[in-house]
Amino acid sequence: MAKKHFKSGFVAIVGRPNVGKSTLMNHVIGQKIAIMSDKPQTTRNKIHGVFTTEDTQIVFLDTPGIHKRQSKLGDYMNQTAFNTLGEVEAVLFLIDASEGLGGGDRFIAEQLKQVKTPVILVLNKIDRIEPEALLPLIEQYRKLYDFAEIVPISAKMGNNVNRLLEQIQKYLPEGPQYYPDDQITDHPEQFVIAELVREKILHMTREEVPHSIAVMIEDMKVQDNGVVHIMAVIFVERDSQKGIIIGKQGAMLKEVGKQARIDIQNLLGSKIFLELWVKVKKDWRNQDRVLRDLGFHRDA
Ligand SMILES: Nc1nc2c(ncn2[C@@H]2O[C@H](COP(=O)(O)OP(=O)(O)OP(=O)(O)O)[C@@H](O)[C@H]2O)c(=O)[nH]1
Ligand SMILES: [Mg+2]
Repeated sequence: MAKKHFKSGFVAIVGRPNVGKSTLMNHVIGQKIAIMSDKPQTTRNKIHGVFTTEDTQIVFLDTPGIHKRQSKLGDYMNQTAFNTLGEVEAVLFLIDASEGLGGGDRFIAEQLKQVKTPVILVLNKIDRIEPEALLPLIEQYRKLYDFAEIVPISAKMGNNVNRLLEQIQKYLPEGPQYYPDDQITDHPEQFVIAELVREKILHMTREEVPHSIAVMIEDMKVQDNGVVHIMAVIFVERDSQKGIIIGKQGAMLKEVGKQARIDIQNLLGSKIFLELWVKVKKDWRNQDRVLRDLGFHRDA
C-alpha cells in the first residue's frame, strides 16, 4: 500500500560484540525480538526489527557483533554483518562509550570505507561515563571516518534514542511500507522462541558453553485446551556440556524452562507448555551441513 509522502528504508546496526545493538533495536521496537546478554556474540543471525509510524517505516537490521573468527559459525556471523552494509539507506555504527576506541572499531571503520552508505556514529552506554569524557571520545572517532551524524545514547535507559530516530529519518527516501503495521520482525515465531530459550542458557552459563549451544524448535502445536505445546531441542558440542545444561537433578534445565516460558507467553499471548531436550552434536559450529540444518544459510 503506497501512502503519499511515506518514507521508508532499511538501516543496519553494526558494531563489535556486546556494544548494545540488540538492546537498541528492542528499545525502538518496544518488544524483545532479539535476545540480549552480557556475553559477546549473542546475536548470530540478521534480524529485522520493524518500526512503523503514521508516515515512516524504518526496518532495522540487527547484526551479529563483528569479531575475530574462531569457527565457521563465526565466519558466517561476520559475513552476515558485512553483507548488510551495501544494501541499506544508512548504517548505525554502534560503539560502547564506556570501553573506548579499540582495534575492533578500527577494523569496522575500514570496512565502512568500502561502501558509500551514510554512516551514523552512535555512542552507546553513555549512562556509564562522565559527561566530560564524551567530547574527547567523539574527537577520536572522527579521525577514523567521516560520519554523517554523531549521536550519543543509552539504549538501555532510552536516553536520546528519539533524537537518533530523527537523524535516521533524514536519510530515508520516499518509499513503500514494506511490512504491515502490526508486524515487528521478519523471523517466524519459532525462531524467536528458540532464541528466547538460548538467551536463558546464555544468562546461566559461562566460558565456552554459551558459544556451544544452538536451539531448534522440533514441534509446536495448539492443544484442544488452547495451550501451545512447544518441543525444543538444545544442541551442545560435548557430553560434559550436556551435563552442565541439565544440571543437578535437572535443576538447570528446569530453571531455563521456567524463565523461557515467561518470555514466550508474553510473545505469543497464550499459555504454553515447554518441553526441553538436550542433544550432543559434536563440533556443530564447524560443520557446514549441521550449520545449514540449524538455519545458518549464507543468504539468511
Ligand atoms: N549500562 C548500559 N548497558 C547497556 C546499554 N545497552 C546495552 N547494554 C548492555 O550491554 C550488554 C550487551 O547488550 P546486547 O544488546 O546483547 O549487545 P549486542 O551488541 O547485541 O551484542 P552481540 O549480539 O553479542 O553482538 C547487555 O548486558 C546489555 O544490558 C546501555 O545503554 N547502558
Ligand atoms: Mg546482539
